Amino acid sequence: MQQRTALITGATSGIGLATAQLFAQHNIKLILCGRRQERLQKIAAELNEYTQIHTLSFDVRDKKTVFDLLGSLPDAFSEIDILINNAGNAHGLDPIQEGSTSDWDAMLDINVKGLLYVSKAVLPKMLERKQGHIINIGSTAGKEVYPKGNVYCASKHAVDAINQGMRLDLNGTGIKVGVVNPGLVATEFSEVRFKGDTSRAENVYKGFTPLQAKDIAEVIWFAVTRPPHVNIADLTVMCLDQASSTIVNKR
Ligand code: NDP
Ligand code: 8X3
Repeated sequence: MQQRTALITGATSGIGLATAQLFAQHNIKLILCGRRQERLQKIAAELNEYTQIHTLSFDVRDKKTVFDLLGSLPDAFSEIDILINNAGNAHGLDPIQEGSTSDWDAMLDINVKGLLYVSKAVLPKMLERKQGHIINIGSTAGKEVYPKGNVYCASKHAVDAINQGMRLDLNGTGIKVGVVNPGLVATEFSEVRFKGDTSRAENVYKGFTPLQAKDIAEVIWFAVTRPPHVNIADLTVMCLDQASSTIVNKR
């Protein structure tokens, strides 16, 4: 098979990083994105032994930069076969009446609008080439709402709707669209949600065996290695100890 190129947003940690590592080991050419330039450089240096890497440091909220950077990729990286729309986070865990408007803005601007900007920037070339694969990273929070999850859950329900909308509108174009919805995964996610409160973040994953970022990367790899006629449309992945957003078998 011809070498494929993947663009991964949020490749500086967690699920995006684990996916970059796995894709690199399979010789997928990589465009790695995130805001933290130093991390991108370090990751590129580590993965360069496996494949060609191009790094792009930008905030997915910055519409102009998204279109400028993705519209001027070097020739060797300009034909994107796989887009992993992964960048995102929860900000805060508060009842709606106490929520911070800047947290709400961050979640809707990053998780929803950022995903839209990146997709719109990548799609024209995929349409021209009549091929491509978009994997949106949703969440169990996009399937059910949990107490204090309000706006984060809304952002992930939006990802679910956008994923369905993309699949409907791109039907017949040769582009695959699917969503992977993880349950609890031990990454930097809770550290970001709790604004650097590491002990509160660690507590989220205590008393049970959560998913690891690599578990989700392996599911993504499965999705991108199906035969041309097979599209993994919607997959939810939880650890054995999790039954729903609120039912977790903690010991
Ligand atoms: P991490 O916090 O480990 O990773 C988040 C990634 O998103 C980082 O690489 C970060 O890079 C990037 N990112 C965040 N904000 C921006 C921004 N404004 N612009 C560009 N990049 C940004 O969390 P996860 O790996 O867990 O999260 C990845 C995805 O998985 C998210 O969409 C999350 O909602 C989803 N998810 C996570 C679950 C979990 O339990 N961990 C469960 C279900 C879904 P940088 O800071 O360098 O910009
Ligand atoms: C992340 C999973 O349950 O923390 O999307 O919202 S949860």
